[in-house]
Amino acid sequence: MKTLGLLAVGMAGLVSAGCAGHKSAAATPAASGAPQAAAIHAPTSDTEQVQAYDLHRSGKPDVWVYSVTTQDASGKSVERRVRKEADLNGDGKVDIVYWFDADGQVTRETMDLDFDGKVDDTLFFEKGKKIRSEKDLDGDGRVDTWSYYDGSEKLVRKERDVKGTGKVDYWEYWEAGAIDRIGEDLDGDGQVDRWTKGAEAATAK
Ligand SMILES: [Ca+2]
Ligand SMILES: [Ca+2]
Ligand SMILES: [Ca+2]
Ligand SMILES: [Ca+2]
Repeated sequence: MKTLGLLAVGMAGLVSAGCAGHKSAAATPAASGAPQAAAIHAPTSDTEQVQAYDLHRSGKPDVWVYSVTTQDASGKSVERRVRKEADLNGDGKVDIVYWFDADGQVTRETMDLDFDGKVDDTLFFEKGKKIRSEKDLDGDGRVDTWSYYDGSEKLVRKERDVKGTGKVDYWEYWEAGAIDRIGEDLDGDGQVDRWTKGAEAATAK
């Protein structure tokens, strides 16, 4: 039994290596173990202060700015903004959250697009540029679509868990703003079984 277990682990390693081998699939946060959807609103932590704003002048707040008190280089006490929440549809509940690093740049944006209180779209940024997004398109609480961008916000690859197994089974490779090729895993082993050229995929539609 022990041998079988080891074998299974070995196989899983091979499979992921196989996917990664095809054009540097940069540290993919594997579809397996995808966390259940997080609540869009996180309560104020002990170290945070929150300031509410009524930007739409509706009489209720629609933007909340969270900050912490830290020290600047000279040891002076300064307020640092850590996240900002906004209510976009006026129901008093948070729909989008911006997270900031120490330099004040956005590192992450979380969104609740279907207004159920749970995150279904997350954007990740590096040096102010979008590098990755994770979406739960079918609303089951699990991420099913991953998009990867080059350093200048150009889409280079999209991966999807179409069959809802928790594993990627569809890969779209983008070049110069168009789909270059599509890979599909038909038998569920995590390996591409069919490639379609982007041009063929476009004419088939
Ligand atoms: Ca709202
Ligand atoms: Ca949601
Ligand atoms: Ca999903
Ligand atoms: Ca396959």
